[in-house]
Amino acid sequence: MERRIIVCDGAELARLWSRIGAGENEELFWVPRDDETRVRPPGFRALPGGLSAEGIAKLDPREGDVFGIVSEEIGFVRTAVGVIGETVPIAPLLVLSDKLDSGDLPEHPCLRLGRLRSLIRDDFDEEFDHLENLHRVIEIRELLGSREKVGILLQPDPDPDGIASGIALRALLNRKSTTAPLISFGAVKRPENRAMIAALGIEVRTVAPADLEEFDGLALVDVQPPVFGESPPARVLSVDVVIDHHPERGGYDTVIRDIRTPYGATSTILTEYVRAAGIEIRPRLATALLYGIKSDTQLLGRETSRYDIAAFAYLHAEHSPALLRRIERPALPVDGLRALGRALGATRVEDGIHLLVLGRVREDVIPQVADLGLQAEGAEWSVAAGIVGSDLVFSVRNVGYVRAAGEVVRAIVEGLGVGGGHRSMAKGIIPMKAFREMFGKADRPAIHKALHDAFVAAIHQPT
Ligand SMILES: [Mn+2]
Repeated sequence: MERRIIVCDGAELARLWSRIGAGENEELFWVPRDDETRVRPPGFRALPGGLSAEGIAKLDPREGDVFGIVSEEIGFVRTAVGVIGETVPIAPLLVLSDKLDSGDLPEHPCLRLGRLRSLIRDDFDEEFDHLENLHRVIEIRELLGSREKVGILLQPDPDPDGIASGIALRALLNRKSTTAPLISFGAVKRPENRAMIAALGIEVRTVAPADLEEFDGLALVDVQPPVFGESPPARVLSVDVVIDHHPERGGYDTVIRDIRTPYGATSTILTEYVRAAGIEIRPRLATALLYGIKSDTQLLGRETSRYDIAAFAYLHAEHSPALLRRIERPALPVDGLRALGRALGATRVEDGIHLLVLGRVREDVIPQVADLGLQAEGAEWSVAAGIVGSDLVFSVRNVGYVRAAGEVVRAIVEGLGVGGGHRSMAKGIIPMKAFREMFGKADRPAIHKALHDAFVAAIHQPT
């Protein structure tokens, strides 16, 4: 069994070590200093023969043993490294010191410098962060605990971050959808977000401003009142709680305001609340919050803070991979698969573009086909297009090191329809009427040619 042999310089550091508690297989030695009492720190033995090669040899060091040297004095560390090296030449050494710099340390093939106090300090800081989050949770509970009905208001067309934050707040308030419904002035529209609420069994109620009268408590998550238009309904200008990560906006009153702009997602704030409050985090809630962070930060890529990464790691251990898969890869309808089969039958990659025209399909098929299309050999761009209602809808993916997908789509739909997106994902909508006026025919070959030509032009257009 591998041993850790700890050698502390003096009683003060040894007492600190025994206060923290010895780890498994740790053997603790101290070298008393001339200027201090010789009272033995608990758990420690004096290094036999002092800090010397003979003393180390008496410990009978074996292959696999590692050493910790705890000191603030460069002389002590040099001697310790030297005498240990005489006995076991490449024994792994951890020097724990707050004052010494790595440049002061002697040459050694297997040595690391750790900061003893800052290691403990970081844990303290984290504890105080948890404490602040717990305090915030208690404030929110005190404020809303006695209310009959609390509305949890999300942005219009709520996104996964808002939806997940909403259900986390409801869990923290220990309420059900009857006394704390998720509400929004606009329905959940995007097919991938509809897939999320379906998979998680969440209801988001669409309300009119007048409906807010039924709530005697109002909490806004992932949104601030100015988002509701130039003159928002009076009821949302004086609310109870606002929790958000978007840039801080003024012009409204709230009792509790928790706005953390460095955060990549509001779900991260709520994850910290849940963690600090010590409530059990069920797989469904962990999955929702994980997906909220993932989609707002584009998998920890864009505008991600260390807080998002810490929350993501915490949630990852608790989430349900099967449920996450169902959200991210919702079931494809059979006629959608047939349309994909037809499109794949004649597929080709030209000018780095893999374009699949599906005909009339359910909207959520289109982004999934765009994801798939990017796997084609030679494809830098994947475009999946389909007819949904009276619109031509297309989803775009790219490999990330080419022109931003959002810009390309905006250039293509200009004057024809709407569209936009991010660096590597985008979506465009062109009414079929506008398409026909521009290109004449709108059968599959015509759509293929028009989109292909538009992409070639837009990708190479100077920015
Ligand atoms: Mn958000």
